[in-house]
Amino acid sequence: MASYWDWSLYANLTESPLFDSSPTSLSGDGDQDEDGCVTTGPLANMKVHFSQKNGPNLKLPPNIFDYTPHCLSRYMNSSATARFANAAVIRRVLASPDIITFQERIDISADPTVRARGYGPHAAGHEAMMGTMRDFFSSPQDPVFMLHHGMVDRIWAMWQDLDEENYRWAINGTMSLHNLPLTPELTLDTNFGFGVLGRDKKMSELMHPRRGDYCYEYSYTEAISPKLISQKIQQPVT
Ligand SMILES: [Cu+2]
Repeated sequence: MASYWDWSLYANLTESPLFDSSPTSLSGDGDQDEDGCVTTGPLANMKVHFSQKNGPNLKLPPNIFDYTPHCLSRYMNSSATARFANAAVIRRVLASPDIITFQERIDISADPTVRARGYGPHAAGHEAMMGTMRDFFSSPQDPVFMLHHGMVDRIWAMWQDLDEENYRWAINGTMSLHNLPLTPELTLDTNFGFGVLGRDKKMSELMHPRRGDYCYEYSYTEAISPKLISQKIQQPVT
C-alpha cells in the first residue's frame, strides 16, 4: 500500500489528520507573523537547505545550489484544493478519454485560455500549501510533497486501471515540462537514470505499480472509485 494525501477528503485542510498539527500529522499551517514558518507539530522549526525562489520558474537560477538554510514555510489556503481538487474534479480527471485530456485536467493547461479558467488538482495541492510547496525547485523539501505526488500517482494508476489496452501504456509529450528547453519526444524505451538510488529503467518499467521492481497498490474511496467512473456516473464540476 502506498501513501497519499487525498485532497478531496477535507474541505478545510487544518481539520485533516494530515494537517491538524497532532503528533501523527505533517504539522499544519505556518505562522503568518513569522514569515509563514511552520512552528507547531512534528515538523516545527524544520530547516530546509535548498534555496527558495518564491514561485514557479522554469529556468534554473544561477545561484540555485547555494547553501541557504531557512524555515519550512506554509501559507495554507484550503480553497485551492476545495475548489480545484474536490471529488467531482477528480472524477472528471478519471473520466478523461485519452492521456492528453488526462494531463490537461490533472495539472495546468499549456493553453493560456484554458489556464485562465483555473487549474487541476496537481497545481491545486501546491497552491493550497504555498510557501515552500509553491516553489518550483525547492518544493520537494516539504514532506507533504511526497504524499501530494503519491495522490497524483494514485489518480494515474486508477485511470490506467479503467482501460488496460488504451490507458495503461499511454504517454504524451517530451522529456521536459512544457517542452522547455526543447527535448525529444518521450517513448516507452526512453531511459531514466536513478543515480545512487538504483539501476536505470525504461519508461515502460515505470508505468505499472504491480510489475517489475514495483509491487504496491492504492486503496479506493467510494467518492472517486474507478468503478463509479466506469459506470458513467459523473457529476458536473462546479
Ligand atoms: Cu508537483
